[in-house]
Amino acid sequence: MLTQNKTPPAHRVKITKEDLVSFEKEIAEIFATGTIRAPVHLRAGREEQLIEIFRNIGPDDYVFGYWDAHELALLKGVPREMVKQAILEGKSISLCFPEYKILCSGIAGSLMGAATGVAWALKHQGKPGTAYIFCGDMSAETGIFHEAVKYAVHFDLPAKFVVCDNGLSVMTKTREVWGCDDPWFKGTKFEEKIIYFKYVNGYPHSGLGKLIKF
Ligand SMILES: Cc1ncc(C[n+]2csc(CCOP(=O)(O)OP(=O)(O)O)c2C)c(N)n1
Repeated sequence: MLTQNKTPPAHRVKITKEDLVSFEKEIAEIFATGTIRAPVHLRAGREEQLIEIFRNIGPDDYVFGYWDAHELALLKGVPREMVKQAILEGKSISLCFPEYKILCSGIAGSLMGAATGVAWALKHQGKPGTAYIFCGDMSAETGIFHEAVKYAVHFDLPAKFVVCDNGLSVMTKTREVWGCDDPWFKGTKFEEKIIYFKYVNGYPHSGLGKLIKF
């Protein structure tokens, strides 16, 4: 539920690669015990790229993400224990901390329009901040991604689409679906609003790759 009138965090704690790695490791260990009765999506291998991107993200900026957002929440400044508690409550795939301006959903493509709308509002209300939308390589192939990027570019909105390319859509190889090696936006004017990087995920798409009994 959206909470309003909460004071935003007064300061930001510097998050290191080791912090991100150890957080995911801790969650993996807890998930293996069967105490988290909901899907958990862990990520490894993109810590440095995310830290670099978050150097430009501050309290005025909004972050939108999907099912794989533990690292995004920590980097946005949400306290470690708060992120952990949400995951223990089964919210790994839909982490939302409105007071920290980070909103995530487990539904592929669902937030592209909302994020672009926030960017529109920031621009037309004269407010500071940029809307950052983090997604995977296959999500970047969806129709709504195309529409959102096109709109953001043509109206020059304060929006950045961050495509984290792990070469997979769950267990499907993205390149086999695309029929080519490059993402559709490579070499187009739409790259202006897109940050793109490749990584190899050290974890399976979801969970630990083995059946966990609750
Ligand atoms: C509307 C909808 N359809 C299907 C799914 C199931 N699903 C979860 S993740 C995913 C693949 C996404 O691939 P990508 O965007 O590359 O993300 P990543 O591999 O980085 O997790 C799919 C199909 C979903 N979450 N939402």
